[in-house]
Amino acid sequence: MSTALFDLSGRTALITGSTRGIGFALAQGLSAAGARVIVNSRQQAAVDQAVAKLKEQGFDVRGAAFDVADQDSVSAAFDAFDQQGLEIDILVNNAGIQHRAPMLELELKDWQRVIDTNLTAAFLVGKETARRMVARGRGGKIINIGSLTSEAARATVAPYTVAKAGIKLLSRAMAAEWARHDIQANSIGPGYILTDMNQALVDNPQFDAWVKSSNPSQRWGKPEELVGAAIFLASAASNYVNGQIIYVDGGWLSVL
Ligand code: GCO
Repeated sequence: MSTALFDLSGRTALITGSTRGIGFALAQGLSAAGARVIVNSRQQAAVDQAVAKLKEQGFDVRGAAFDVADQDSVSAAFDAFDQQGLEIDILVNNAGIQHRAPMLELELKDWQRVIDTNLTAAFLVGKETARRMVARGRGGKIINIGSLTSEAARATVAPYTVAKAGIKLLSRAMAAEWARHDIQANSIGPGYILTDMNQALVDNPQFDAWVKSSNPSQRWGKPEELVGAAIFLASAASNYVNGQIIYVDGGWLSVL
């Protein structure tokens, strides 16, 4: 097997929400595979810190602080990429938030915020990215981060569930329209991963026991365990894979 198949040298990857958690692990992983990575979050200070950490590891990394859920902020960021000559070959729509509340207590503004950040943002950033990929005529890779909730619901996270279900089909909608331009759009569905976003769940003994007993691997996943699937979907190795979702969940969805 040739490792050239998975080599990302000479490619530029934008990873949204990548100053910590899964996004940061993917920034590290795609960098190690050779890509130049653009780190993003809403906060400039968080971006600067993540960029500094990755630079210390010897990676070619840039930062771009912008709000993925705000159309003006997204288009300003892409104008800046154009001016800097940054051409995105790989987009990872990873930015996401959580709001846990039973639906009977859920406010419209919180529903909307979660849908905007976890689903609409992937459309907005995906559109700006794909528009340029189509114009350049060199194809590209889009990876949308889903969830176990792309497949099944869990009580108290309705907007997150609906957004992540949408992500799975957004990848397919992108594939339907952009495959002819040699753009591959796929999803990764992480299982329960040890991240800041999930810390409250990790710290809840009942939830922790539920994760360990429901998952045949009997443990939480680590952010870096998503890197392999991301490199595959970002590289030439997946050039005829389109509209799929790869669950990296320790086998969770395969068992009763
Ligand atoms: C939750 C978690 C999610 C899960 C994810 C598993 O509250 O359900 O915060 O992020 O970790 O849905 O795929």
